Amino acid sequence: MKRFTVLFFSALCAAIMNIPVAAQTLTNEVLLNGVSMLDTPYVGGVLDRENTEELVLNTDELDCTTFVEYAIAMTLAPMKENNIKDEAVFSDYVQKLRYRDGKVEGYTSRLHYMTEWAQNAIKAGILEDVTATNSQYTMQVQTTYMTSHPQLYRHLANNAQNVQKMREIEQRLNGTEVHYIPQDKLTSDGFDWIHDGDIIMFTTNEPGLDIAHMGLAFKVNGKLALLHASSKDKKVTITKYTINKLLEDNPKWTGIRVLRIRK
Ligand code: 2YP
Repeated sequence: MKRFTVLFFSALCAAIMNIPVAAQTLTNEVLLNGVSMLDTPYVGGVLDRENTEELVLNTDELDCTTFVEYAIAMTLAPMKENNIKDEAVFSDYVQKLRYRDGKVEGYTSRLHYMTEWAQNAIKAGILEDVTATNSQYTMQVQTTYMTSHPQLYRHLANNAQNVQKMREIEQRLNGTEVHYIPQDKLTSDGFDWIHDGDIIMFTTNEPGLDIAHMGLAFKVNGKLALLHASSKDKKVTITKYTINKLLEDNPKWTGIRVLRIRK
């Protein structure tokens, strides 16, 4: 993990040199850790490469979810005496975020639907749902996407046992009521109660899917933008436009949920 540490701090310095001046007054640690991963390549399917499920710690190839997981875990991992992040604590937090009750017990123990990923993080005391306390709008999530598209998932295609397990998980989650901010209620400024480094999850009307994308809130000159691992830009980047513009540009996206780290 030494390589990780060296990379971590060299990336952090590089990022601070390159980011807009506004960001250099960053006070939010989650955002700062997210910025340390700027320009890291976007790579899908990194967690599905092995034949058996294991905890993967790869900060060199990120997707939207793993980017957020690593930014949170970096924030919660304390510095050791030699000014190096405690890698063991970092690893523990990634596992607690990515797996149901923090236990790696096969493919379906990974929290594939962000509705359950959020529930698990809240139950573990890692995150809080600030949408629930600030927005009265609710929606019922749909979670049938993975078993209706098994061919898109390496460990579901031709694996009837995993499909059946995923179906049981989907039936438990389907219909869960969550608070969100509908797209038409979100302006380019966002809201005062949305802070730098908050986790933004984009709700969707894609049949059977609860969340379509996620990233970190980044307020630039009072406008609410997103720091995220972008499949379009193929890297970690800060949007040059606001989150409400991102919603306009993605017609299937219906709004956002906002979660916050509990330190
Ligand atoms: C998740 O997709 C996967 C997990 O299996 C995977 O596809 C689903 C329902 N879950 O462990 C995890 C990490 O790789 O990714 C994410 C995906 O967003 C991609 C990665 C992106 O925008 O970069 C999460 O679910 C976050 O938003 C959705 C999105 N999945 C789909 O749009 C099908």
